[in-house]
Amino acid sequence: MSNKTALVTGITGQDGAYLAQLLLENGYEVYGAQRRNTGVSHWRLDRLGITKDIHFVDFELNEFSNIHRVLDNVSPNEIYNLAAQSFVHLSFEQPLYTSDCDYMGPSRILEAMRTLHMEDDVKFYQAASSEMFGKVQEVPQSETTPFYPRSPYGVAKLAAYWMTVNYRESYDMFACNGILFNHESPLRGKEFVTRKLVHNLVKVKNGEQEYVEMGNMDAKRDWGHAADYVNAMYLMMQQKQADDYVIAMEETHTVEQFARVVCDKLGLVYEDVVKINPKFLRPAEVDLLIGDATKARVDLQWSPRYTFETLIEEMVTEELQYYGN
Ligand code: GDR
Repeated sequence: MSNKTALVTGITGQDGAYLAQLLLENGYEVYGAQRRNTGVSHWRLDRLGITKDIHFVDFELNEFSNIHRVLDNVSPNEIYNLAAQSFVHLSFEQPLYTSDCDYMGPSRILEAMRTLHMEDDVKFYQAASSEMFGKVQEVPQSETTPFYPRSPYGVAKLAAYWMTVNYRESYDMFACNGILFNHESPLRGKEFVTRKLVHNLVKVKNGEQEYVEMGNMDAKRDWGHAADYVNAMYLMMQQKQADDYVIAMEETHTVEQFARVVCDKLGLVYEDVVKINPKFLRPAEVDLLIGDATKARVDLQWSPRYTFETLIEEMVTEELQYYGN
């Protein structure tokens, strides 16, 4: 068991919840950084039964002085930066806010670490994203694939990726990027396509609505389970040398395929219950993502426990179980 302290930003999100659970299991003292100004919900941490085990700290990615104070007070061994404006579609409407959170936010953390002389003994994890590959330049995408982001979100995440690399190279800091492909779970927010489908199709099943309105059903994604992916984050932080890793299942499916599996499990007919509404289309789309996670499998000994099928099975089962709550 460890006696380490971790600071996790974005503690109230899907990944924050699963990562906190994993760190607690490994004996960490976990400080959960959360934004107070929009009202805080701990439903994910409650569902995992770990809310009482976390020390919450008020944290704002847009405010350097606050970040500096929190880092100084908590004095963590490891910092996991999972906080972000993470909804790609919204980033077209709010590009500047997204840049401030997703690019300047991690930059502020890195700079606060440097100001506090944490370069030598504090490790930093940055949640990079497969959205940085955007209009893909190579299939499948690995750590050496050139980037071509297709949204303000992707651009901001790419800038943060390079800032993280730059601090590693300039100051010899342990700063790593996890280039995570899409990862889902019953704890996923309802704005993202997988949970939107599962949540609304269960409502259809229960007679609460007739159909669900969707955007581009042809987009292809490489979907894994968030619990497997936070394990990869943890493994990256236990290495001797900081590095960047692609985390992916190495298989791709269309949104339509995902929806059809959900329909099958619920006994619904896809054509009857999924309608297209152009309002859910994006100004620029990422058509195809499929990762090559060889480096993580070999160097980190990372291997996922879930499959595409068992991921959907769990999402549907829990949605039915918690329906109406
Ligand atoms: P993504 O996830 O943008 O890949 O980013 P999302 O689930 O939002 O979209 C996946 C694909 O589904 C298509 N789509 C729809 N998407 C949503 N949200 N709602 C719809 O109604 C709908 N219809 C079709 C989208 O166009 C897209 O092609 C996620 C986020 O978690 C990022 O923060 C993270 O970095 C990446 O995954 C890896």
